Amino acid sequence: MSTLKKPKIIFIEPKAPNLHIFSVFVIPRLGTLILGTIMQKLGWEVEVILEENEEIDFEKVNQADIVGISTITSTATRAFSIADQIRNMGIPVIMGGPHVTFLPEEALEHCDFVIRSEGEKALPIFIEHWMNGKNFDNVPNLSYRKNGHIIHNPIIELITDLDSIPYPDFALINNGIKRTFGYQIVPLQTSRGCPFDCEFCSVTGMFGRKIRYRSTENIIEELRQYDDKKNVIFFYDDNFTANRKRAKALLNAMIKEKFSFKWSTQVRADVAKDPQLVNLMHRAGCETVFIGFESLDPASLLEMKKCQSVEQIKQAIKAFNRNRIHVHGMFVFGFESDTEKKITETIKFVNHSRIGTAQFLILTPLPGTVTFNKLKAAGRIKFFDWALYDAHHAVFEPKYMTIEQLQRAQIKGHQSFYSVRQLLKRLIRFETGEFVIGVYARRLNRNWKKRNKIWMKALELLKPNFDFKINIDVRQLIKLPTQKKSNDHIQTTNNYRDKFDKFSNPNQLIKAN
Ligand code: B12
Ligand code: SF4
Repeated sequence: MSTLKKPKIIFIEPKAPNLHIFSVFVIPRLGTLILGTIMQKLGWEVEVILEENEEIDFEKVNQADIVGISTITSTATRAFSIADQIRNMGIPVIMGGPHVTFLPEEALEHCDFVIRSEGEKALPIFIEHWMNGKNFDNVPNLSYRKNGHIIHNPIIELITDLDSIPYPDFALINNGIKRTFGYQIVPLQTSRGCPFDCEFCSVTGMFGRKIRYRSTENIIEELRQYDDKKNVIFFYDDNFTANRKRAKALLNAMIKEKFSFKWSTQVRADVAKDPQLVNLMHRAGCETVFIGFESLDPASLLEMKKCQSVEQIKQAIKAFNRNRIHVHGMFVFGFESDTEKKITETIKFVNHSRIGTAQFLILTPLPGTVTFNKLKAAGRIKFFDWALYDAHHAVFEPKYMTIEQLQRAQIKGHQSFYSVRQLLKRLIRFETGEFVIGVYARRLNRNWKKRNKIWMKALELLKPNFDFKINIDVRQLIKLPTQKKSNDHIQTTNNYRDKFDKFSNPNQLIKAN
């Protein structure tokens, strides 16, 4: 590594493997940006490649001293292909994010290091050890190979002082964040963790059940950096109103600042218990809430440990409508008590409700969750290609349906909620925002079906108790620069290239064995 020029780290957030309900929102997760900002402050040259925004230029990547890849489960297959390519160029790769936190050994087949859990404390320590050729025994959260064995160093306590985390520098992404429906979205997280413990959710495994907050002052200071006329804020919290007192303090401070930001966030249905809070959200500029209603079947709500009643769902819809806050209702199909009949009733209810927009997705056994452990132990997970774990593909056998029936129920939900009839209803009510999103959603559904014809065919051919494994390979060919780079910190092998070549034929879509 040259001593004259700054060392360089490139972070990559790989793109989604397929179309998904939020495909139009090209926004980054905050991990690479926060870690990039920290590295910049430590004197490194940093770039963040949001692959959804720009193609990876491997010539450029070749100039990095180390590459950090961030992945969730659905992007893991692609992340591993990219990691293989980069390691083959002789550049060390470190991975992080929820997927590799729960399955670090799988990741170490493709990269050199994994940092599990939060990266803010661990990455700088790792970098210091790596630069100085020290051993990694004392690097927290690190998984790596030593003398042919995989070592998992202990995970240290989650960050308690969230104010100590620097504001993300969005200029690290080339061309910044793309505009969506004419708006420049700014992601901002005010808390981490969630006190609930829904069985299908990986948030608590990653960020803990003890919710941690940034101070109101620290959040307001960050908000002041943005332009409230041009930017809309997406609060990335999993449960923005988990602590009602602190939520009110923040909202009052936003009102006092006279910000005219429009913003959106995720809340739970139980927020409606506090009408004053909902009204305060409206007064502070809240435009849309994303609510995990999940199911209208009390048995399913109980089973998933959502701690939420159907009555609360109905109250929440009313309360937000009363305050002119758009509700995006998130529903999940595939719980143990779900039947085709129950799902049809749910779709009917949603169609007749005042939910502005909705998503009907499929229960997905994400590694690190109770759902994954239970379904895997029961041998009911039929597909292990992570690219299918985007909640749009049915990957396990439901109890009272076939996999195909579950998949078709999901498609039917979207088709019916975004039907021409429903769109006309929006037009008549002058709900233009909902109408525009509805038109987009219709087009997305059509395109999704076109892109997933082979998948649908495969499901159709499957008999209920099939016992063979199918691997749908969605990897795309990645251009490799010819130049190789040597790096004496790290050993690389060539067999990754061979592995990639084996998979890189885009025509080789389905392999059955
Ligand atoms: C904002 C958000 C979105 C946005 C933007 C998504 C994007 N660009 O991927 C939108 C709305 C578009 C979205 C869509 C989806 N999302 Co989303 N989303 C989130 C949310 C709420 C916040 C993400 C975030 O910024 N977190 C805060 C930052 C600080 O955390 P982080 O990025 O994970 O980074 C930390 C560590 O992971 C680690 N780290 C991360 N990367 C790296 C890299 C290196 C090198 C190192 C060392 C460390 C490291 O250090 C970081 C700092 O501590 C999370 C929930 C959550 N709390 O994280 C869900 C979450 C990431 N989403 C999830 C899912 C399932 C999806 C969808 C599949 C759902 C769907 N079908 O609609 C899609 C898929 C999108 C895609 N990329 O393919 C799941 C992923 C679970 C999993 N185990 O894989 C999460 C965790 C929610 C959940 N309930 O479980 N999502
Ligand atoms: S689904 Fe929502 S309420 Fe449940 S644990 Fe996850 S973040 Fe918390």
